[in-house]
Amino acid sequence: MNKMVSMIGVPMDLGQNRRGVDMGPSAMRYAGLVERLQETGCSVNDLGDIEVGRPEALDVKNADNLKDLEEVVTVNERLADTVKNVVQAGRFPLILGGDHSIAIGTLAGVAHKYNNMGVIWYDAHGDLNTGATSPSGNIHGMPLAVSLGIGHPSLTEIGGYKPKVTPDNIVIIGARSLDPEEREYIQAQGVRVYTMHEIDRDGMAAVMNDAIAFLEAKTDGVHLSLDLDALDPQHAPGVGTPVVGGTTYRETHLAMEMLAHRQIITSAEFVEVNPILDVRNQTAEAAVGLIGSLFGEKLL
Ligand code: 6HN
Ligand code: MN
Ligand code: MN
Ligand code: MN
Repeated sequence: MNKMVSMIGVPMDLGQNRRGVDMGPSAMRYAGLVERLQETGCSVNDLGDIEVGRPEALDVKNADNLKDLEEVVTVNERLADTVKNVVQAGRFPLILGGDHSIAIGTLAGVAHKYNNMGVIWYDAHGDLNTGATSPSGNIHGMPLAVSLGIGHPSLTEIGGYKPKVTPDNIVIIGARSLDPEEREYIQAQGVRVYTMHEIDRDGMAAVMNDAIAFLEAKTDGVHLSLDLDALDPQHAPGVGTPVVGGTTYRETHLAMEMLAHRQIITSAEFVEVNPILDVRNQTAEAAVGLIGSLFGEKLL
């Protein structure tokens, strides 16, 4: 694992309805993220936050069932640029969200470096919607589709190229809330999905061994996109779209520890932390602990 970390906050809350997720980056910093990383031997460069327009000041539009499309595009272009510079400098980009729409910019910034970028999408949701299929019009339900080159051109063309990833190089872990067209896409493309069923049945260790072996064999870099709503709301209550029946705190730590051990992750983002909906910053603290495990923090 590359321990030269450049941290980027993205206080984005335009990709969904509930305010508060813009405070996610502060909450994770407040929970001691930088110190935690330094304790695991990382050299941390906190680049601060990407500028995001305030909803009150924006002329909010909902054309094509894509809420706040223009500003989501602008922020993601900025993020893609920043992430690209971090990658080019040989450092590890660690992105703090913000809602999950920021994965569009992260992947745009990272994927140009790799010929076969792998992605681990650790999430209760598939985030495979487009304006045409989305039940909500919220762009945070679309970033994986966009990164696969599907959706509105002003989103899929962010960074100036598409697609960022291919369906055979992604794995989704923790899914339990998929919309009908997301299921159709997954089945048609044969996307590898470990739903909660596989996690319950085989255990997280088996699931992670399988997912890592699959990606290791065919990719030259792997991005981890971790949506805190993959965890059960008991363990991560501070998220905008909670879904019961999720992974536990320990299961998710185990997943991070196995990723650390196998050294396959080349970039990561932790998204959807919403301090307004949280209980005493518990979700941000969970995120910080998980990031510690990802960077090799040991229990003994
Ligand atoms: N997230 N599938 C739902 C939608 O509105 O498209 C929920 C998406 C949630 C997205 O949690 O990042
Ligand atoms: Mn590429
Ligand atoms: Mn989610
Ligand atoms: Mn998500």
